[in-house]
Amino acid sequence: MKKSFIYLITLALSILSCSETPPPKPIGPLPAARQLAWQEMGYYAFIHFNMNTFTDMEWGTGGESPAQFNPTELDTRQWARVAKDAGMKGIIITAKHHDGFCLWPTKTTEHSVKNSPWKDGKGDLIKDLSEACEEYGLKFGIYLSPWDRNNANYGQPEYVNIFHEQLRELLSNYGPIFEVWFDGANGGSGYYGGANETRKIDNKTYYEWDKTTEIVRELQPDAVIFSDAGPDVRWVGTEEGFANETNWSIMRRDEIYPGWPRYKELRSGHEDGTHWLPAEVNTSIRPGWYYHPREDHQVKTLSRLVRTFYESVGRNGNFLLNLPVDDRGLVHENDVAQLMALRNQLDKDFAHELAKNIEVSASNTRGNSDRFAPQMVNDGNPDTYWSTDDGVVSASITFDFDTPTEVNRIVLQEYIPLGQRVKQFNVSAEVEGQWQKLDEQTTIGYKRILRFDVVNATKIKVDIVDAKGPLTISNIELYHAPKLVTLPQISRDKEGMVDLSVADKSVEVFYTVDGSTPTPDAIKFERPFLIDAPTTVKAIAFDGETNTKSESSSQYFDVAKKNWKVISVSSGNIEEAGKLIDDNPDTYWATDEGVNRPQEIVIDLGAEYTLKGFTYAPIQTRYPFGIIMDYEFSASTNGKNWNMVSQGEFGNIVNNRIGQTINFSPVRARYIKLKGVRVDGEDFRTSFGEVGIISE
Ligand code: FUL
Repeated sequence: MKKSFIYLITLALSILSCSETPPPKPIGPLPAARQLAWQEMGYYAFIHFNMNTFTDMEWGTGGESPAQFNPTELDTRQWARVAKDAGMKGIIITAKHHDGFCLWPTKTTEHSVKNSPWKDGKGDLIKDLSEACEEYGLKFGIYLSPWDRNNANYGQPEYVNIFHEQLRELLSNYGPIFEVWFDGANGGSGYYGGANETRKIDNKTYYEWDKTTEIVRELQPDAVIFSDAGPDVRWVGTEEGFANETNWSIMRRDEIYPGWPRYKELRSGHEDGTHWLPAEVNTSIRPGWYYHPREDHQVKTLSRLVRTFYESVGRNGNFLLNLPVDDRGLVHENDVAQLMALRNQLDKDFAHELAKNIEVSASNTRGNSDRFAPQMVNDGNPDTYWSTDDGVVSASITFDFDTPTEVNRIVLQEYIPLGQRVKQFNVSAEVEGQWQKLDEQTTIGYKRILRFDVVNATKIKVDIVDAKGPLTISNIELYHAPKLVTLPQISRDKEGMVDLSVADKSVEVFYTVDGSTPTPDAIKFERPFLIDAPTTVKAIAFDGETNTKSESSSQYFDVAKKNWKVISVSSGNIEEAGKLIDDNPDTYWATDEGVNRPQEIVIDLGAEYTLKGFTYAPIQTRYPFGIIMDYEFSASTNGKNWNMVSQGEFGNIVNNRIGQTINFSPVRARYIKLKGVRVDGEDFRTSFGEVGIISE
């Protein structure tokens, strides 16, 4: 009796479900479970910390001594705390970089922490960090460089066994690993156990990628494998920090290999891809991947970081932001400040979700079924989705506000377990009864975020224009992000015209020229203005809507340089020397290479002034050279009789490349001469970012 009852119920249920509208057929290729889990990571940290941190290099040669690895305040819990506070979901650490030094006491080589002074050789940084990540609820990932410039066997089959064994150690002893990161870089030259030579390998075959993948699958089946070519996650084809607007999570994977020359295609994926291979956007918070004190003032600005977030996570990628942990063994305070500024801004941008549970309708609903209704996009459930009938690849979905609502962000997500589909879509707003198009775009994928100017909308509509099959949209969110209020940048051109700029053009800027701190009652910046005499310009950015103001930025300017001319140089191309007096510290000029005596330049100021000092801004390029460390500064009224008015040292200028100001007792001068008595580098080649005066 009981049995037949159960049978009847089962029969009834199966009849019911048959009459239900079936979900759309998947459109391959599809993500694996590990790729779906990875996609939800969104934003996480890369940490470059290893031998290079102590040798001030980006690519160590492999000939370093383990004794050089000696952090004094190493605290992996600080790293984890910072990452957590920043809103990141995990950390990937450079367990071994190209120089071959291992941060764990591996059995495979002596070139590791076990022969370093750190913790008397008893330390295991991978263990410490994996535990810190666990404590802070972060996932943990491993970067292991295939290229090894230390290993004597590099280039031989023996090394590949060592590489695989290192991978086994890392994947066996440190708990769950969410991502294994293989770098495609391979420069050839190296120490290689003392051979000091160039060794070439075939990147496609040498590392036995199939076997490498098997090891990862065997020991950490849930981990994704990253490389230029995946197999699970792809490089985005640039280290600048963006994916292209069109970004398919699929690629013709078999065409790609580490070092692939068509790497620019990685920025967009392939619409006709054969494998699921989503993009990870990796970039550093500073110019370098490793810590260099000379980059302490070059931590990326808030506006740059915000842009990178929107151009990675907002373009169907994950965002892997590198933190170059410093030689104390800590995330530097300047980097911490910017990470928190980004967190704070993103929290504000996505504070109030405006589309949640509001009225939503669609031009087509699959089988008119509740299960695929438009309401599935704003029910807060990522596992439900709005879908259209088979054959319907263009349809619209409309959100209806009760009252006009200010909107400037939209988040869109496809239900990717059934494949990435959308090829083209538009977003429009109804404002005072009129429809206006806000944006026209191509792909969506796992997540797409669009930013547009604020509209006071009664309705927001998404028109999907073309897709690979019936639509599967799992989520749409709307926001009104506040304006981005960043510190104004103050600059001046050679003519003396001062410009004040901020990231968000709709934010107001107020300034003073009398040294006082500006308030929103100060002069409002409308257009560039002339400063041709000693003046300190101070400026703030201000958003009246939210009553938010930035800190005040400040810049000293002296006489305009329009009549200045570099009239003699001890070597180098004088035609180009205008770059050192163009009021742009980002351009530079340098004397010739290979010179064996101190180099100097002479500037004609175009008129006589009373000088009280001079300024020297060092070169700002990523790989600086020729920075003056000890100087001589001379002045002259006629360009013939010189008076050396100041000589001395620019303290710590190589490590901290900020502008230098030197004061001296007033002298009259029309001509000035700056000599690099001691410069950073092998010879006397001398570089100049900008030279200026302090006049009375
Ligand atoms: C590159 C490497 O050569 C850099 O040193 C850094 O590790 C970066 C993440 O990848 O290819």
